[in-house]
Amino acid sequence: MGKALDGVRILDFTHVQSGPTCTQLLAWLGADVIKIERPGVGDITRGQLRDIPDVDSLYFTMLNHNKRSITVDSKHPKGKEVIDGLIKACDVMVENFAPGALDRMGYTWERVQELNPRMIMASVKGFGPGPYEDCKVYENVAQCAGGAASTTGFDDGPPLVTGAQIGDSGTGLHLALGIVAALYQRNTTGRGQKVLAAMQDGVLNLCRVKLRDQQRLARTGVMNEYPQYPHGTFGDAVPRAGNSSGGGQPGWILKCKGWETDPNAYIYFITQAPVWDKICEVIGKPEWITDPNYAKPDARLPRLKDIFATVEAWTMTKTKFEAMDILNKYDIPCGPILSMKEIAEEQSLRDTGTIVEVDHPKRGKYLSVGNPIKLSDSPTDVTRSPLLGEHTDEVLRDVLKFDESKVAELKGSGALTPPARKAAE
Ligand code: CAO
Repeated sequence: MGKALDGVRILDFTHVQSGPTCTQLLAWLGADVIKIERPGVGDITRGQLRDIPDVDSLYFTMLNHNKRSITVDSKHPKGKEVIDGLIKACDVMVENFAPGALDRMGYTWERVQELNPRMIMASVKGFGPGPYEDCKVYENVAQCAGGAASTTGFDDGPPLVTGAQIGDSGTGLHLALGIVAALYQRNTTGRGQKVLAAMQDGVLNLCRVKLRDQQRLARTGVMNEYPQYPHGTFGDAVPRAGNSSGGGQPGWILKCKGWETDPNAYIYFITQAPVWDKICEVIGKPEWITDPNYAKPDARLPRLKDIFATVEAWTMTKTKFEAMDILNKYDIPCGPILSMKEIAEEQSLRDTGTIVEVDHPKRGKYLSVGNPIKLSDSPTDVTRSPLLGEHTDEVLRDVLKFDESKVAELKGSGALTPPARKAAE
């Protein structure tokens, strides 16, 4: 079966997490992704957080499936010949270098357009234009500058970052959408364009509801669904909301049977208004159905703390899965707190390809997260990440159509090999 992005070729100049997330998604949708890496070194994540000596880390392998790898020194004159050729042969160039690094290599937007006016040049940067545009940025910096950290955690604790990589993977996802849109627009205009996804903007987009709350707070001075109401106080900025729901249906994380020893024996419980009567029956409080202090959502808001304590007395008698089974029978929205171990072992996620087992020639079998976006006519087959420079010869010959003597000339120039080997040559 064909793939949605069949025929799209990507020059992948990305590294670490944000950019590689984007190009991995595009590869899963069918694009031919050619990752350019520094000779001998490669993407820094190949060597970071290694669990097996001298073998590409899971950090790298899990972000670079379905790609080809070519090693080229982009600052070497002969390396530039290769990159120039790839710019001409590709539809999209994706990069997430520190601000200015691509220009220093000589690949300004003007130069790229000169080489290929149809080129879509897509970048992740930490910040958009403004006071911080020259800053290098990693995940947690973006979470802090994008509003996530100030709104995550508990009222009496410090700001918190979340384990979900909303700054890196979240921005990669935004960039992928921008690229696909630019490819679509190119069908009409015939021109490429620049696509920018700034990590601060991406995080803020995912924190949209908190900017909503900022304006509600400014107008009314209080937010009834926040845990600070009615006993605590509100300042002039959106406070940390603990485990409150971000929407109009109050929710909280409650202990389940076994919580004393299992850090994940918890369930997220939502007191959705349409099923309030059923909630009262399940937890053994049928009198709350008609009690004016509990019957209507507005009456419940100042009592949420006590309501959740009462629900918790019930959830603590059940495991999270027992509670889930019972509550689902009544259409009461809830969700177990699943550990990564439980997720890794969950058969239904394997069945859908959301968790996949991949075989790697050096590390053997490992688990990865597959494509979370399922297209019925473009199924994803996850294939292993490339070894460093595994496809250099193949790309020179098949994509750039270089003959044997040209390949030999490039190899002899040192543009494709690490400096140490250059010295030995
Ligand atoms: N050949 C020769 N040189 C190469 C090369 C190649 N194939 N690939 C990269 N380089 C060079 C770059 O040209 C750059 O050189 P100069 O700074 O001398 O011009 C150098 O490698 C390092 O690039 P960098 O500055 O991007 O890398 P860094 O490790 O110092 O910074 C990061 C990493 C992520 C902080 C920075 O790239 C960044 O801010 N990127 C944008 C935001 C982003 O994506 N952050 C998320 C990262 S994931 O957590």
